[in-house]
Amino acid sequence: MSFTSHVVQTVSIPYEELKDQNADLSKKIGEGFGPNGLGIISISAVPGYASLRQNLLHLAPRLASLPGEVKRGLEDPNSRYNFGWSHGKEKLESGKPDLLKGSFYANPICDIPTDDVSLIKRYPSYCGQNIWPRDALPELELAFKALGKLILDVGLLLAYHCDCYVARGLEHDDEGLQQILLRSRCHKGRLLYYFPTLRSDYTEDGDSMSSWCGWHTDHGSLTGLACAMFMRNGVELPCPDSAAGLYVKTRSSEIVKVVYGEDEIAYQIGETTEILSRGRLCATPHCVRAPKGEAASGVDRSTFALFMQPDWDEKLNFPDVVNIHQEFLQPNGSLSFGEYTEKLLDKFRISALRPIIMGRGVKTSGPAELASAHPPRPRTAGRLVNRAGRSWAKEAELRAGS
Ligand SMILES: O=C(O)CCC(=O)C(=O)O
Repeated sequence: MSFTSHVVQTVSIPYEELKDQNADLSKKIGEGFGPNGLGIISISAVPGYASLRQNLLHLAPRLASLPGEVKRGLEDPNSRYNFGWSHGKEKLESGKPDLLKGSFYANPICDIPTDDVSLIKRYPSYCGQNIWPRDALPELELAFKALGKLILDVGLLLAYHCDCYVARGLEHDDEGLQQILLRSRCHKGRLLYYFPTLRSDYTEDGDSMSSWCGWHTDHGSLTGLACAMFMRNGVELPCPDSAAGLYVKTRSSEIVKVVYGEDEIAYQIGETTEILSRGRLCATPHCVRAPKGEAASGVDRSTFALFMQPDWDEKLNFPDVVNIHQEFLQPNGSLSFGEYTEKLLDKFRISALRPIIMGRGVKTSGPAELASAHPPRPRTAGRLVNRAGRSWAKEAELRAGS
């Protein structure tokens, strides 16, 4: 099966405009994140960004090629692999352990978010401590923190303009996204390394749209994404297959390949923001497709995501009516983000092998799991439907067949 799909450029905002608090960016925010938007906005010309991206992404293959025992020393099963090195701990859509990529997770803002033992026990994925390879790859810590901090700072500026957009025409005086993110101790960076594709890999999931990273929405607030870097033996090269890369599912259910400049930072909306903005900003379903063909042999992919999310203690003022995870939310009630996350984990915990990584929403492994992994949706004409009005059966088909 082969796919033809549109290539769509992100809505792009120059950094100089973004940092101007008097600029009216609501048109661009609506085009990017609103109910009819693509779900992704990129920021161009961020000072210092290009070199920080280069520094960190070049370390991904070096980290992945450290000896096995060194990487095992960087693992943290207690946090369900949400700190340090993680490889083969999640499942692919096929149900098999995901050995295609390795990840390194850390909070780029603080190494020890809390020393309160009861909190660490309660929320190990957020309250645990960073694990840095200080002997084996000492450069990683600085490079990771520098890029993570910059993506957070730019994301906070974007969050300010999102707040202006959401506040227009609304009467509620809820605190905005920017303030919630500003005081959070829960931000999580993820350095991703997609291992080189080998000729023998082509067959298995090779035709799938989501052959490298399955369809999902992020469960936090706002995700910053570096443009991925492709390398062979440590030497950077252009993407070897024009069909490979990041795909998103648009509000009208079209699957499009998304492109943005190498030196731009892309941002996507997570589920918590969709809920708190009462659907004015919409979460973005996305996946990653692996390159195929002769030219892709031996080529790896490195990238970085920063999951910006509320503090575990943050009381979330949920609206009376929500379409995502509505069974957790009592009308007029409030829940902390930590409690909300725990409820999600309890609901979606499938097996010890398949931790749900903090910062990302539920990943599905195929139609059967889709049914159990997704929360009940509003019923329309006797069918379970998702936000875009697509039935979950159709969704399962799309995901399984794509
Ligand atoms: O690899 C990418 O470009 C996206 C990664 C992603 O979606 C995730 O880590 O949740």
